[in-house]
Amino acid sequence: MNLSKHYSLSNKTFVKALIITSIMCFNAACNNERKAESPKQTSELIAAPADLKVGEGFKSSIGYYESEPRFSWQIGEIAHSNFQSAYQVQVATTLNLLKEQPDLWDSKKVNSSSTSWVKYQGEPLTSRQKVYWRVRVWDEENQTSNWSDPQSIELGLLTNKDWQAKWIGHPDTKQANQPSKTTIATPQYFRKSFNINKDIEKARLYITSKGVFKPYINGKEVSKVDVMTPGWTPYSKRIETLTYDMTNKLTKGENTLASILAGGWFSARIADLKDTDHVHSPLLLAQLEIHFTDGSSQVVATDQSWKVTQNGPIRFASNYDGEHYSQALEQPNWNKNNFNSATWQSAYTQKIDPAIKLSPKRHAPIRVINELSPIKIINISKDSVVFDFGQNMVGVPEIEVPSVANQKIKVEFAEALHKGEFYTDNYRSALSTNYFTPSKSGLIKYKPTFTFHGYRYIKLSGFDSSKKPSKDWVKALVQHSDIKLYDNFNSSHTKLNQLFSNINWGLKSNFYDVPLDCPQRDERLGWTGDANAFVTPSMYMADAYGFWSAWLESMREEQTDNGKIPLYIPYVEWIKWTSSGWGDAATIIPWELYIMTGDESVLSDNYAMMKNWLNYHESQSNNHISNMQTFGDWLQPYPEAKGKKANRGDTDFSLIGTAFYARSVELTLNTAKVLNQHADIEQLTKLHQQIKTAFRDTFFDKNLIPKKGKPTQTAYLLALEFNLLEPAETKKAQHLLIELIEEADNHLRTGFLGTPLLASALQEAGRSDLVYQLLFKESYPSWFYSINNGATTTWERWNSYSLEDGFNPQGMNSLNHYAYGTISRWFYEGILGITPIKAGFKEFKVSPQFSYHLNQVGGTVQTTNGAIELDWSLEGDTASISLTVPKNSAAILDLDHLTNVTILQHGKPVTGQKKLTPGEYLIHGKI
Ligand code: RAM
Repeated sequence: MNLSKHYSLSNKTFVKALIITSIMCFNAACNNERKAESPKQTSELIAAPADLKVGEGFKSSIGYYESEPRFSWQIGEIAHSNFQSAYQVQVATTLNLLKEQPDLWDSKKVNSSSTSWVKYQGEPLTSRQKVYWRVRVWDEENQTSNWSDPQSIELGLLTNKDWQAKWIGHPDTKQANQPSKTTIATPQYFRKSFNINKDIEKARLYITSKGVFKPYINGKEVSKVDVMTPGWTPYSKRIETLTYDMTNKLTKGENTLASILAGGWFSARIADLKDTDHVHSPLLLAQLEIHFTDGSSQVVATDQSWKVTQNGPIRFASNYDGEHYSQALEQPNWNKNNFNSATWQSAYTQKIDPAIKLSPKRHAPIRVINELSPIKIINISKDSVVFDFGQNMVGVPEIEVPSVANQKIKVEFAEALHKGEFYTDNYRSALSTNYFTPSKSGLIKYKPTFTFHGYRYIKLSGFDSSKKPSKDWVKALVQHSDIKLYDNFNSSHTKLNQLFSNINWGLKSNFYDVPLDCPQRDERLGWTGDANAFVTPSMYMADAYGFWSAWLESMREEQTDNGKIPLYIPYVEWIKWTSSGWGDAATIIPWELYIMTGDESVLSDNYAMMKNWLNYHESQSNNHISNMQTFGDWLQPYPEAKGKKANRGDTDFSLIGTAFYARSVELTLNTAKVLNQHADIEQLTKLHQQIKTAFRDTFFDKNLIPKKGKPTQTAYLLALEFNLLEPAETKKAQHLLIELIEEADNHLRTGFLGTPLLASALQEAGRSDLVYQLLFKESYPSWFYSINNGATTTWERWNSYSLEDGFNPQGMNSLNHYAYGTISRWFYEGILGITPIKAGFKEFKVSPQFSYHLNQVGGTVQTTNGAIELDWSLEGDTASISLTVPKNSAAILDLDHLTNVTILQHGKPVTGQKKLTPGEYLIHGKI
């Protein structure tokens, strides 16, 4: 692989590393492709590959979405094999065929060190198809491994033609009946009984909705953990479908399939829009396919024979406003056999629209992930009590409360107390309140089904006030997209660990099927600018590739013909313009995901979108200078402007727009190089140079002082980090940036656009000490300032809240915005010092940045080849590093900031080597 081809423009680190690599290339890693060509035969088998995955990281999945899956694995744990020189993947329709004669695909032996994203090249797989696959590898000595254990994938319904079901809804909600917004917001209950007379071999439920659904089989939840399915996609273009294994949930004889349906993101209110704008009728689509042992099958599909009522206990459901429940309307056994549905109506049906693609959900749904109990009860009055969970989060509560018949129980939510008072103003128009009306006195148990809340505190009122409130009345069910969080950073510093925890909670809270700006107020949208700031940190912290790449599909669908990328994805008509630094998600997100994973398909899938976004940039510029609208360096502290304008910071808008134009061209050019798009490479190289020159001449004078707007930290950060200055000017710009930071008493003055660039720019300038100063600042604006004021998540503003004064009177004070969590990237790339040299970390640089603030740090970076583990500690001036280089990877040490470096591998000294092969190392040096 030609490194310079990939990274010529992207990042100075890569260029530096390139030089080191070319000097130090002397071991198996460099030679393994060549070795595979001259095989050495041995009969010994090495350990089988492990951790087999398909697509963005799925294991044995059912309802899979790709007809040409990508396969990944890790080479087995065996001491003497470090590198893969070749692989063989086989795919077959049965386990027997897989072993004897793979009928779908046999890659044969491929000389390659790739252990991931190997694309299936047999006949494209079809809906419902189940296939088995396995892999074996050859190591650097050309020794063959055992075959891996087989894995299976089963596809979902890939095309609309696979559906014989019809959309169904309650007749009163039919669009033609001009339903009121109350009718639309009232959940619908569906049921259908059917008989099974034969022995079942396998059964699958394919299901989705325009809205959100909760299905039941024979009175039991189809899933105990999935919530708010199918999630949020551009509904007029694509709706995701879920697949459930029902084989052991059905019985011979009568069965009943049922579901509740509510509006979710499809209808009713989105953001602060009036719900009248979204009076769309929610609809359900389900198809249960039962295969019998005799080879026959039966399909139970939604149609007009289904019964429906809106007289169920959930009277109202809204993502933003909460849920209302009336116990008196419970209809016991409504979702079981032998229920009298005489008062229910027949569902109305609607044909499947061929223009709206139904496709299997391509990332994990939102699930209930864990439960929290209150840490404290605050009694505020005889019939009102506040529970403090000690953690800001997202989900719903489950309450078990003594109640009095017909006395409404009210459940309210808050992120913080305002000067001690329960405060909901920062939710703005989102009511975020649940009501439960008991029909009889006694203990009631309730959890909302079709809403979600962002909160730390719950206020409960209307309970039986003769009873003393107790902590076990309420528990918090934490929900988020079910991605694995790695919990992979710790240090000797309590506040730094708290910050890591806050960023984790910011991630969990806002990974709610789509990447949200915030999860609590009347917004909760997939804001692109926020995503730009957080995509890479989140990839270090969690198995988030599937989540992001699914969102990119929605982004492609929402791009307009002239290349515009809306401010938030999915788009609902609200703010029509777009902003530089936000729409650039079209280039930033695919490129960052590629660097983190090494998967070229995220580039090829999005290349057309990237180029089209450049067209939009061009349409908004004059002689390469951008006049695109922008939110600016959003929420920069101490802005000069007053009022609403203050939110956009002091950095010149055109400077910002032009910098992002250049950046988007640069990333598209990098992509063109990876994808070998020769014609584009030439044109984009030229364009990039033109924008760069225009940027330099228009915005900075010969002394590098901005000609327009104030000299801001962000102006220099953009110029430096987006490579917009001549190499000879870098030092000067770094110096001016550092001067501005020093003038601010070593505080940052950056908003959403500048903050993500700060740490890397300063480290590049050799000033990691200054990054540490910013990171360990206790006063405003800083990360620890929020912690000193009780933060358990990351905030929208640097000063959204203070313990003394409560919420910032400027408004717009979400306490759960992930954007400033962007700093966690530096935990891995700076503090641990691990950065990718080759995309996917197949080769990575190790250069921990030490500081007397910390005497111990540990963490991991998960790569497709396994975990890079690094710990360091400081004792006096001695630094000790323990490092694990995963198999099939290589580490390039950059420890020029240490003297007297010694390296031990398994107790034996390693000399003259900066490139480390897989294994465990102990490194010592003086700082
Ligand atoms: C706010 C959102 C988001 C930000 C935009 C500009 O309302 O919360 O975080 O990107 O505006």
